[in-house]
Amino acid sequence: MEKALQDVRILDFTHVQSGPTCTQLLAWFGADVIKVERPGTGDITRGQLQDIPNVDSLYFTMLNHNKRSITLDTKTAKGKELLTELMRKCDVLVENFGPGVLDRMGFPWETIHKINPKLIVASIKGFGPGPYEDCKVYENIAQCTGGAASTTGFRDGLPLVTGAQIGDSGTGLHLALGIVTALYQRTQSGRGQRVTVAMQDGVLNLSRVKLRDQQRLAHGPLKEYSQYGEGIPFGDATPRAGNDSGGGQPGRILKCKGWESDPNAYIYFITQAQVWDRICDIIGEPDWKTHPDYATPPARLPRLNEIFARIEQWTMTKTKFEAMEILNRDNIPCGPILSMKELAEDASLRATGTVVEVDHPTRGKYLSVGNPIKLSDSPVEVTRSPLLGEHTDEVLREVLGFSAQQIADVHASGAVDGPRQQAAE
Ligand code: CAO
Repeated sequence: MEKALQDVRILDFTHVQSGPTCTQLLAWFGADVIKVERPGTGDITRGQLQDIPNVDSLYFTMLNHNKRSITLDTKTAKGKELLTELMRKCDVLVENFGPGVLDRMGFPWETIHKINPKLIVASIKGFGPGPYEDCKVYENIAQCTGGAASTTGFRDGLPLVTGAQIGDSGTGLHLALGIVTALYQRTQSGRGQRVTVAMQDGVLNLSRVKLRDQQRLAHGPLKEYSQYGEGIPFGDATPRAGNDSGGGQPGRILKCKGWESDPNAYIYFITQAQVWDRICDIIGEPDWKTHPDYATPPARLPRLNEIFARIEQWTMTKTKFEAMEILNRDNIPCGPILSMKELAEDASLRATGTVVEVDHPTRGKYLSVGNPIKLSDSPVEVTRSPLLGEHTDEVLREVLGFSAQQIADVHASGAVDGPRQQAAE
C-alpha cells in the first residue's frame, strides 16, 4: 500500500529528542528521511544513557526509526558542497541546532532559499524572537519557561517537571504539523517557506488551560481547585493543583487495594455530573443523590476533599482493575495508574502497533513506541534506526547520482566518515 508522504524527501539535521521526534513521525508516514550526522560521533544521544557498552542507546534508537543515516562534516568545503547538493534534492530541511548554528555554517535562510526556492526549512529553537532567543534549551527548561512547571505539583511543594516530554516531543509534534501544512501550501504556491516552533511556545500551548485559569482568577477563586474547599486564599498566579482535574468535572487520584506496597495501585476517578447518582449508589451513599450539600455540582465544590475521601474508602476495597471494571459498567470515567511495565506488557497496545518490538543488529530486540497516529490508508512498519553513516554511500549514489569514483573521492576528502562506513557494512 502507498504511504501518505512517500514522495517527500527530508534532509534531517536534527539531534537529541525534539527534532528527531518530528522526523521519525514523517518517516512513519512514508517520507524518505536522510539523517545528517557529524562524522565520528553522530547524534550525541547515540552514546548517552547507554545500557549496553558501545551499542547505540535506546535514547537514540527509539527516536530514529525508519531513517537513513549519512555522515557529513558540514564545516569542510566538500561537506558544504554536498550539503548544498542535498538541499537541491530534498523537499524539507529540518533542524534543531542551537541558535545561529545554521547561519554560522554558512546557510542562513536567504542562502538556502536561493539554493532551492521550493525547500521548506523547519526549525525548533528554545525561544522565539525576544530576550532569550539566543539561549540553548533542553526539555526541562522548556517545561519551566512554558508555564508547565509552575502549575504542576502540589500547592505547598516545589514546581515539578513531568515525565511526559512535552518540551521536546511536544514541540516535535507541533513542528511535524507545521511541515505538512507547508507542504500542502506548496502544492498551491510552489514555494518553500520557513516553519519555526519555539519550545516555550509549544509548552505554553499545551498549558493553555492554565492560562485560562490565570484569567479566571480576576473574577474570583477557582472553585474546582482543592484549595478553595480548604479555605486557602488564591494568590495572583495560577497555583499548582496537585491531582485536581484541570477541567469542569472534578477528579482525583485515589488509592486502590494494595497501595501500601504497590506504588501504582491508584486510579484516577472523575465525579462526572452526568453519572453522580450512580457514583452515590456504588460508594454506598444513596442519600447524597438528593442531599442539598451533595446533589448538585456547585454544592459539591466546597466539599471535594470530603467527597473524594469517601470515594477512596470504596476504591481501597478494590484493585485498580476491579474498580475500572465496576465503574465502567456504569459509564463512570476513570483510569488506572498504569506503570511502564504494565504498558510494555499490554496486549492491545501490541496489537495496534503502539508498542512494537524491533530488532537491531548490535542491540538485539527491544521495545519501542510505534506511531500513535493511525491512518487507514498509510500503514506503518517500524524499522530499526540506522547505524552511524550506514547509508552514506547509498545516498551519494541514489540521491546525488554519484559514480563509484566520485564516492571514493568524497571519502578521500574526509568530509564523510570512511572507516566507520566500512565497519558498518
Ligand atoms: N558537521 C560539522 N559540525 C556540525 C555538524 C556536522 N554534521 N552538526 C552539528 N555541527 C556543529 C554545529 O555547526 C555547531 O557548531 P558551532 O557552535 O561551532 O557553530 C555545533 O555542532 C553545536 O551545535 P548545537 O549548538 O546545536 O549543539 P549543542 O550540543 O551545543 O546544544 C542543544 C544542544 C540541544 C542545547 C541546542 O542544539 C539547542 O538549543 N537546540 C534548539 C532547541 C532544542 O531543540 N532543544 C531540545 C533538544 S532535546 O532536549
